[in-house]
Amino acid sequence: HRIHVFWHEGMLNHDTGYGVFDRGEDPGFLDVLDKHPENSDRVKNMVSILKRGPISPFITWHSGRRALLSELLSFHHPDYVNELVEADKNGGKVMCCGTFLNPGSWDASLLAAGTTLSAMKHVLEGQGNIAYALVRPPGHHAQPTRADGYCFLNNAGLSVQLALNSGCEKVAVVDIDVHYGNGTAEGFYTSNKVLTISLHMDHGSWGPSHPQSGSIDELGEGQGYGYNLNIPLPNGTGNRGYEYAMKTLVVPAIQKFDPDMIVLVLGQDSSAYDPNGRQCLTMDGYRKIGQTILELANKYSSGSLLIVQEGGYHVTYSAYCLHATLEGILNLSPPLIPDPNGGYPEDEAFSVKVIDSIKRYQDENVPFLKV
Ligand code: 6DK
Ligand code: ZN
Repeated sequence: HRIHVFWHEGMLNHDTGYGVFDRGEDPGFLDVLDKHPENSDRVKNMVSILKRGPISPFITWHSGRRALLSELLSFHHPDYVNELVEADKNGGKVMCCGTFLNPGSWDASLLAAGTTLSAMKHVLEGQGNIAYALVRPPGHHAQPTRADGYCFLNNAGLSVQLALNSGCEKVAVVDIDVHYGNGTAEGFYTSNKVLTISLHMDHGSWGPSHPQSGSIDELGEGQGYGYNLNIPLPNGTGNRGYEYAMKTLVVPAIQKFDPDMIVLVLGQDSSAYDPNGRQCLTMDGYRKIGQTILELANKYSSGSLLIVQEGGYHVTYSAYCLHATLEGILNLSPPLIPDPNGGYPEDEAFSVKVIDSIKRYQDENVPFLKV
């Protein structure tokens, strides 16, 4: 197996600036500010670890491209696309919480969307089974009509639409970014052709976390009822908790849905060291998730898998977790890079209880899981 990585360095030109965390402003108390968490350094390291790390022999590089405005309309409303074009012409705009469209941002957004579409096309045309869109700005909060949470265009959602328009009948999306993939969920909320599954931190235990939605009872609407599965996990869930959630909730749902394409929406902000999350995965946990996703792709989607990059803000550890995930997806063992931080303390007893109760809730309320 190989992984086809799609990338374009123009995406580095989205400059999110400095502040305290993601606030983008200087209250004047400090001499040294943070780079906005969604900065180009994180992605530079992802590129370099795939080029120079031990996984490099298994990777084929492809150049990304800009999306056409017409391609955006499969997911986004034309008024919203116009709003972005106008904002760019006017020199930029604060679109949402921590979401800054600056000079260069719109071009990078078009590159992220087009690069993801190219990666999906590669898989759809059978030129490769597994493609990874290494993109920024991220996309999974971007809704049909608005920007949200560092996202302008929903890269994964656009690629799902391309798959549907190219003859796929059922697409499954598994989102392991630490935040709820609310934009993708909204785009397919009334569809039974797209199963959206999101594992994210339960903001019940962390008020300001983003977005303030993603609970288990948001199951979809109309024909899409039951085809949006939310898995809010307690802070500190860790490797064994995520493994249990995959085994108990994700694997059976994919088995019942039987998709012909799987999209892994990948964020390394579920790691133990991320400034924006507290879920405590380490490289071992990401490696295991990668293995499980590979098994699912091999069993149900004849090996077809698109991976789309989302968050992940620890500038070095995110790259290591990416490497570990792709090692899992390539089924390489033993681990090629040791975890620079060793292990992390785990106690999955509470998250296992939560996951069991989500399982009971879904089995009771989701028709397609009963069949
Ligand atoms: N900040 C993501 O990792 C993005 O899911 C996470 C976005 C978190 C936003 C947190 C937030 C504010 C609030 C108010 C004012 C300024 C900033 F999309 C991904 F990148 F993947 O609400
Ligand atoms: Zn995130």
